[in-house]
Amino acid sequence: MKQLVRMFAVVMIVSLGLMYFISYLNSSAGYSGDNTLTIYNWGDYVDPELLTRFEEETGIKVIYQTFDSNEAMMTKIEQGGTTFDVSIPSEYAISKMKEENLLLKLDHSKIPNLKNIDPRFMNLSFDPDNAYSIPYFWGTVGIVYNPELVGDLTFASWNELWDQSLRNQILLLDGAREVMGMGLNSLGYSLNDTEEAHLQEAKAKLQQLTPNVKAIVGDEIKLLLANEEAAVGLVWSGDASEIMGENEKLDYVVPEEGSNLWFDNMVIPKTAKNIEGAHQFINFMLDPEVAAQNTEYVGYSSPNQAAMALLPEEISSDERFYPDEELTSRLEVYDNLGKRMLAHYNELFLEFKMHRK
Ligand code: SPD
Repeated sequence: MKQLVRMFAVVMIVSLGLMYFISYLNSSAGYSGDNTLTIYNWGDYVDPELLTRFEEETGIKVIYQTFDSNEAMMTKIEQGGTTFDVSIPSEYAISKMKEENLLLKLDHSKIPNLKNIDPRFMNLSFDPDNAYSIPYFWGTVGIVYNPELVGDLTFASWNELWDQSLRNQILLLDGAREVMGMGLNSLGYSLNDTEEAHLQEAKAKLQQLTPNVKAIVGDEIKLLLANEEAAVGLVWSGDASEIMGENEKLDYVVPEEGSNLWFDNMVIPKTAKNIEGAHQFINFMLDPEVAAQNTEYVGYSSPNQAAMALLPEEISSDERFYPDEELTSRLEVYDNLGKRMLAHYNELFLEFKMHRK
């Protein structure tokens, strides 16, 4: 019996010690138990040093989770049971989330750094007056390629991807709208086309691309292309800039038929528990120095004009990532096609993926 009491006492002492140690760790980092901020962002889409700086400056502990597509992010938020305070969807997803009443209205008086955003990126049709969303990064969809491995191809047209010389040489980013969009654009159709015959034509055309497709991948596309595991990739512009930073032989082009112009904005989902902290975080990310550091780290294009002024000229004047008016006029922003049509795009993309197996 004595032995049992002794064992019980030891267990109690060890548990109390552990509890004390954990609470010491928390308090030494300046956090109180519920002073946290849960951020739900794309993978590889923030400089982690900035999250630490935000924690140090505010005493708020950041809990960070990532997603790899708008569709995955929306499904998780729609399902509920999450406590995301800030997320960063793209424009058509923002429009859909607004429609589904999944976003909170922002208090602009708590975001004074909003003045740093270039007016070109404000008040866009998917969120008039930026009532629900604040610009974070923007970009295009295009082709990264290794000129040494593709002969005379320059990808002035999407159709060059179907060239027989590219067998097993193409990596595609894992995005339904991007891949379907590539099929639609190559046929001269809009990225927002909803005509069934056109969508089926695009899917059939994509299936013909199968022999050239080495893999459909997530963020690892950057490493694979930089390491020359494939000659060509369908990518977002910011990923292209990072890949080209790793391997200077590579180039990025937006084909002449046109492509996608997208905007990723910060929002506060209805699931938020720390609304004050969420505004603080959004404001922090809009600080010119913070936004410039983030832009250099992730490689995407910044909508923050005060940050742009701090960036090296080789970044701010690179027309591949800050396209001129002529190129911009050939780009199309994704519309919110509605729940059913978005689901149909996903289905067609999945069928294309299955066809490859
Ligand atoms: N690795 C970060 C990727 C973020 C890309 N967002 C682009 C969305 C385009 N609809």
